[in-house]
Amino acid sequence: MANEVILLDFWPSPFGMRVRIALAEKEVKYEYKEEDLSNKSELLLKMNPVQKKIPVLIHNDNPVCESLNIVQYIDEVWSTLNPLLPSDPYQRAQARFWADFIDKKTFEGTRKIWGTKGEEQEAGKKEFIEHLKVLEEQLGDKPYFGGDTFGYVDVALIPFYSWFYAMEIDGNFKFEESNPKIIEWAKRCMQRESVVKALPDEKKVYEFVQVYKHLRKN
Ligand code: GS8
Repeated sequence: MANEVILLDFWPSPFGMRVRIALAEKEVKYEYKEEDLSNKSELLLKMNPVQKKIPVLIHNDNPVCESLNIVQYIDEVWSTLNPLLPSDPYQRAQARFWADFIDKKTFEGTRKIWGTKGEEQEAGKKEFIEHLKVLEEQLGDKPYFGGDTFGYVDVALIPFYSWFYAMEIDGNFKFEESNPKIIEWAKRCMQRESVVKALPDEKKVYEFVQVYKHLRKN
């Protein structure tokens, strides 16, 4: 069967980055389509009529939505190269738990830092740093969350690293000081071609955040 793969995405999206990383890990060729989220394409509305959000993976005309769901789908379809989820059911359940933790805590956390000011921002910063500390504990002395190889939980978290610089500038702090272990892990992940190619330049993300904040105010 022919494998036609299309990704509907938006460059600063950490959710889109997850899918880009997974596709690169599996060496899948695909067509990348950038969406203008203020003027969504017919294709996006047709392929994700429920949420109307990116990322959407279209595999032989079949849409798959929700980034973590897409990463799992990719891992199952292209199962031979670089497995992302562990094969052991218990380890798989653990990996899903941590990816879910990241999903529920991390993105909201980023907003509470770059989208706020004063006391609210201080509280957001504290909370985000605490969540990263929980993740640092989970990482322990392992090179990656799943152990010796780069896997599902790493894919779920690493995209947010490209937003750290914007958060640091806006929140006037340094992750290197609050969460040195996460930074060490992130630098390790950045040595992978799949990751370094999927993540945008942190300064570009910072500029995007400034424009986005301005738009939200008006
Ligand atoms: C989140 C996708 C999302 O928020 C996932 O795929 O993991 N839980 C989903 N996509 C945003 C862009 S990134 O912030 C989006 O498409 N927003 C458009 C909109 O809300 O209209």
